[in-house]
Amino acid sequence: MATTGSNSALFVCLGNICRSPIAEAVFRKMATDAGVVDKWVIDSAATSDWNTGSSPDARGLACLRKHGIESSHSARQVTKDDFMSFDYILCMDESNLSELNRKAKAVKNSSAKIELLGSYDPDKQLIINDPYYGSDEDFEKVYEQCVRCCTAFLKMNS
Ligand code: WE7
Repeated sequence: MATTGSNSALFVCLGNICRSPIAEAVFRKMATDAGVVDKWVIDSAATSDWNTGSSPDARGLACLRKHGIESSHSARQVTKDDFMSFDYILCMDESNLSELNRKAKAVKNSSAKIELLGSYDPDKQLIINDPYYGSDEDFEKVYEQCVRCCTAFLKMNS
């Protein structure tokens, strides 16, 4: 819901250790700086259960720290409840999107809007690529995409 009550966003990628913890931390920092963080429920999760309990990737944490942002997230898999309780489930690539839509079909009262986070990018970079086998520059690119998309997404919801 825009402007009143509570808003909620769940950021999702494959393992919840690279991209979605960055998106979550960036969005929380923006909402905090904008003075609206109390109006939001913000979290991140994985389509896979592979990394459950893991800390974010060290390269992602270093990238965030470089930009003055911390994360103490612990990886978790998306649950059926998430599809009923979150307004938005924002994911990174087409594989995440098809997996989430497949999971949503198994939930009776799925009401979340499932979208690509990149659909909010003013620079029109629709896909936020997996940096797992990439370099520090790839993590930096993910960060910049998250900044652009989260700025636009927050603006749209305020
Ligand atoms: C990733 C990953 C990422 C790839 N985070 N993993 Cl070894 C594996 C197998 C199933 C699920 C997960 Cl999560 C993982 C570990 C964690 N960002 N990206 N794997 C990946 C990238 C390109 C081609 C194949 C894989 C598995």
